[in-house]
Amino acid sequence: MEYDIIEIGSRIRKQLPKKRFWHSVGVAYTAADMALVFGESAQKALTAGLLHDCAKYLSDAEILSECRHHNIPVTPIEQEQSFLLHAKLGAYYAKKEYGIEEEEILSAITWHTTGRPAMTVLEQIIYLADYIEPLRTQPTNPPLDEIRRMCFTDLDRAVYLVAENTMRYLHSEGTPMDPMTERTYLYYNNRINSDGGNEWN
Ligand code: DGI
Ligand code: FE
Ligand code: FE
Repeated sequence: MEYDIIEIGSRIRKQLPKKRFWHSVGVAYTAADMALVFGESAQKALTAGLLHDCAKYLSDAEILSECRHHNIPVTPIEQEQSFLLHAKLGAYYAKKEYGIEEEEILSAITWHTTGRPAMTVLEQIIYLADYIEPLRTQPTNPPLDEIRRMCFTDLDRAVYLVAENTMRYLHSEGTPMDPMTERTYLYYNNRINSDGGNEWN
């Protein structure tokens, strides 16, 4: 199904704070380019990218109460770190408010913050584009430009590097980690470092 990208973009522009809107545009076009490289739909990538943070204009308390109100399941870590729920609530709004029907797009929005093991190509693309879009400037190891190049050559390795950097950042800040963040890291660590015969197989 084709969506009216211009219409979605115009609505998102009204809904989100200025910086968040331009971040979303950056994610959308970065994701569309990655989609072209890896044989995914650029339209789906644009749609998911524009909408991935569509719930991010709400406060943590509002996000939590919206999730409760709409019967979106909340895990203990999400209860504590409610901003994490902007991903699941965003997928809900994408469906209910923006009329997005494709589960592929909705799940890419759902998992954009923590990732998950064995992501689809579109899920990987949105997870990565969110981290590398041109307005991002966070320090990383290896440097962000190296991770950016990796995003256009090896999706699994790029996910591993982003998950590792996210875990390192959360550790350094003493921020509680969502178990899914660690599972993503372990899965992609095993995937890129396994040569077929270790304890994971
Ligand atoms: O919404 P964005 O800022 O564009 O990006 P995002 O949805 O990936 O959220 C990024 C923030 O999420 C960043 O500050 C790191 C944080 N984050 C990622 N995984 C976890 C996490 N925070 C906690 N508490 N636990 C996690 O597992
Ligand atoms: Fe986000
Ligand atoms: Fe984002």
